[in-house]
Amino acid sequence: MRKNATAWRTADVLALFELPFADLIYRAQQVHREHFDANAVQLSTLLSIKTGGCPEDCAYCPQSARYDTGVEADKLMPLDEVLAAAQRAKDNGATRFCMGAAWRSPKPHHLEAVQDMVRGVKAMGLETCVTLGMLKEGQAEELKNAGLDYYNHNLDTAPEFYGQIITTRTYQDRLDTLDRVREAGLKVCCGGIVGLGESRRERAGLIVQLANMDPYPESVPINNLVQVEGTPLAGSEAVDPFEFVRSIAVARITMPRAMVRLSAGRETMDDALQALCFLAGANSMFYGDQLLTTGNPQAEADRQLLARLGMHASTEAQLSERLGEAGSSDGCGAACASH
Ligand code: SAM
Ligand code: DTB
Ligand code: SF4
Repeated sequence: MRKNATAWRTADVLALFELPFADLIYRAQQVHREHFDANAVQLSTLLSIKTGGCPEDCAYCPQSARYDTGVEADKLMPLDEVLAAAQRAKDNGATRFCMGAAWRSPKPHHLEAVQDMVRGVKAMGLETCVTLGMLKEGQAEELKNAGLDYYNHNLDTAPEFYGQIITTRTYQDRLDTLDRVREAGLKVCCGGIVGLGESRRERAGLIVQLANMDPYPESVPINNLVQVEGTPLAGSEAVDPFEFVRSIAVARITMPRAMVRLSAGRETMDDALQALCFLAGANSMFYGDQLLTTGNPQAEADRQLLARLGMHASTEAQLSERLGEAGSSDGCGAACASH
């Protein structure tokens, strides 16, 4: 992963958001094609290994114990069920298996159980990702030792808007976990949510935080808020779909070599909108009928969509190898001549 040469300023990123739509997509396509096969997409399947009953108050989340959303609190899933789900994901064509737990942070005995899951999934030849909440000193290393590839921990939104969405952990707590993940040698999966009621400047503010990480995340999930009845954000105004596409394009331009994942919210998007997201530089998506507690398009519908667009599934490693870029450094930041 490259080092960032220069920092992105909010004004730079806001200026990208404000480009005419066609100009923005054109720039995103240029950047995308410099670094990736624009017709390839990486497929990750999610599994909720520990559902509901979470003590945190994230205003968007159906798994918070504070909101009456109908999601029941469950215990950690047994290893054999996790491995059976991973095998199904692999058989369906996923290349990465992401396991999510509704914890504020994992307890030591939980972490041991998750390490067994990581070992088992890895042994199937799948890439592994987990999202378990905040990590304490040493926990990222334990996961790395079990063979984990990616740790997902989202910043969710801009620092100045964050306090309106979550009060039970700080932005700095999230940055500290991300530092631990990076220092342990794990790949970082970090993104956010569009549609929380943030302004365009705040959307730009999230991208600035992500793009200025040094290095920036290998994987950047861009979620469209899934409004779940019972959460404080249910019934809020949805963002303009073109604004969501713009957010993907801006992520692509500011983080040229990252995998930009078209994440939650696809169930409410039609095929044309998803095609625009790919044109804007998305090259990964969640694949499989379920996200964590909410739905995702049927795998068969996704296979048909990719076929109609002439796109094919690929691993991240294949995408990089194809362009002979593995491990290289482009050093290109906000102030480079091509910006
Ligand atoms: N509990 C852990 C944590 O918060 O880090 C891991 C699981 S949590 C569900 C992972 C991410 O899912 C959140 O950071 C958020 O970005 C995303 N997410 C949760 N609920 C969502 C929703 N309703 N719509 C879109 N994204 C959502
Ligand atoms: C991410 O950024 N989005 C995923 C994954 N990382 C863990 C989660 C989406 C959750 C959507 C709501 C639900 O299904 O509970
Ligand atoms: Fe808990 Fe994660 Fe949901 Fe926040 S996003 S309530 S930490 S499961």
